[in-house]
Amino acid sequence: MATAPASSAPHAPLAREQLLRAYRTMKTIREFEERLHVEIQTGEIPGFTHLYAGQEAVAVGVCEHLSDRDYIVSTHRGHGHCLAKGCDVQGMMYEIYGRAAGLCKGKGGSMHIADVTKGMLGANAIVGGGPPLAVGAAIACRNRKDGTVSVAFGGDGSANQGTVFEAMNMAVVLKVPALFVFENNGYSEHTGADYAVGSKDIAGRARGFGMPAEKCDGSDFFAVYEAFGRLCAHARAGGGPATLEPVITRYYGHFEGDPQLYRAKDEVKRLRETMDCLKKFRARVEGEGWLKASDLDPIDEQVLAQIDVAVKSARSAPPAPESEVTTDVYATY
Ligand SMILES: Cc1ncc(C[n+]2csc(CCOP(=O)(O)OP(=O)(O)O)c2C)c(N)n1
Ligand SMILES: [Mg+2]
Repeated sequence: MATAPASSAPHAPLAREQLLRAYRTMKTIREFEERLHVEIQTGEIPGFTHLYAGQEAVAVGVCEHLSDRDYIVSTHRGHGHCLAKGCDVQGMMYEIYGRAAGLCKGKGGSMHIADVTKGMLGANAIVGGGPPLAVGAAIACRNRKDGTVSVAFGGDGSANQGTVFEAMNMAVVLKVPALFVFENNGYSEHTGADYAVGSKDIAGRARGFGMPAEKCDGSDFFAVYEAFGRLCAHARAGGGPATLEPVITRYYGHFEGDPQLYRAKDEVKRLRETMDCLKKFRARVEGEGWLKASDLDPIDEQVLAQIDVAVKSARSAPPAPESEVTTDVYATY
């Protein structure tokens, strides 16, 4: 058996193009959120905004396994899920600014972004509202017999909702390809998960429903990618639902404007230093010799420029017209 020369890097778990894409998407989510954090303070963005910064490796580690034909259902903290599933940066920015050119014609805003052409069935302001929708989509996947899957993103708080328990039980009973991703970022609004999750173990609780479940470090893209890969393969092969509990942190408050009095003074600073998914990704890919800094630095610049254009265009774009206030809102049968 031939042995590799000592200087050669071990095989990367993803192809070079995929590593570059994963980094670009995580970086896009981070800069999208960092810029919104600044722009929200101008008062130009209507409605409520919940930022996803810090959790990027979860959305991207999961969505790297999905195509446009697979479905996701998101939460109130949905920008990262949308971007990871392929929603257009400019279309999202228009939407968040309430502009007519937005992905939902400026009528949904930050918490109600959807793009069905990308399999992104919608963000959802109802905590625990996503899993029942995702199970419905999973029934369609199963009936089509085409190996597609449906993913419900949720938080540690959502994991305590009755709607979620019913959806998880139904997914097991009907053996549908539904994947539940509970991003345990330690808080539900201002309440700690260590207090509110009775069993302290969301993955363990999912196993109680009769499905495989894993817990992983949500700040490690590779840990999320590999764990979700195993669970997704199980669902695609007809094995039924599965659950992933990535343990992660959010960098900003529950919503923009949250004074975060429930967090220790240096908590976020410490977590930015020790749990940053972008830093961890760069350390791993550069350390293993899979990519070089010179591959990644230009991506940083391109992403910043793209976000800048998106914000400037959104600020000057026309709002959704009043004449259309009731169109696309009510279904007619
Ligand atoms: C049914 C319902 N109950 C309460 C709320 C108010 N609420 C909005 S977000 C949130 C916390 C959700 O926490 P978690 O699921 O952990 O998600 P995270 O905000 O941490 O991403 C709550 C209680 C709501 N929107 N819907
Ligand atoms: Mg939470």
